[in-house]
Amino acid sequence: MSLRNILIHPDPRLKKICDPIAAVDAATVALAGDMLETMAAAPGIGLAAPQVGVLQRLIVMDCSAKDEKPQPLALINPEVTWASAELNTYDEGCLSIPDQYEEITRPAEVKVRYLDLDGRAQESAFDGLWATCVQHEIDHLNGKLFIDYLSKIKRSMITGKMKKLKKERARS
Ligand code: K1U
Ligand code: ZN
Repeated sequence: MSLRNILIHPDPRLKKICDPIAAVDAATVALAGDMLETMAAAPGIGLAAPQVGVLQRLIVMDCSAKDEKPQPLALINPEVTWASAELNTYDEGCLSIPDQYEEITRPAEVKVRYLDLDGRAQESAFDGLWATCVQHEIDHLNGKLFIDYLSKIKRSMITGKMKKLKKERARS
């Protein structure tokens, strides 16, 4: 397994609609392993393939608490099949938009259909932070960032900060 580079906004690859994975093969399993390692090292609780420059529909997550057993999860071609009317607001962050946190409101519970790493169809229910995270990651597969839920002025301010950060990183 190896660490992958995480793209920073703005990057055209973060705005693309990703392609479904036609067959779950050894390359898919290797990519999921790299993404789980990259997510843990960041550290983060989720990561989507476009964030590492791969425009395929694969996400990984581990929202387990520090004192719990790790629960790494990889979801291929995830689709929300049901969303609760009840909403939840969470102070979201994004590894592609470092150190910026904003309150985002989303359905509190969702059911998601996906393929696991054995290529088997699964449907799982998510609530709490898991529900927020899975929706944030599926948004990445559709070229959507959490800042797209904010006002234009807030989004522009954050984008400006990220452009400055990228220039600083390129210089050092
Ligand atoms: O997709 C990503 O960019 C990862 C992102 C996921 C996420 C966080 C919060 C709400 C929704 C989705 C992150 O992991 S940002 C980092 C973060 O939240 C975190 C890092 C260390 C410990 C706990 C949380
Ligand atoms: Zn993100």
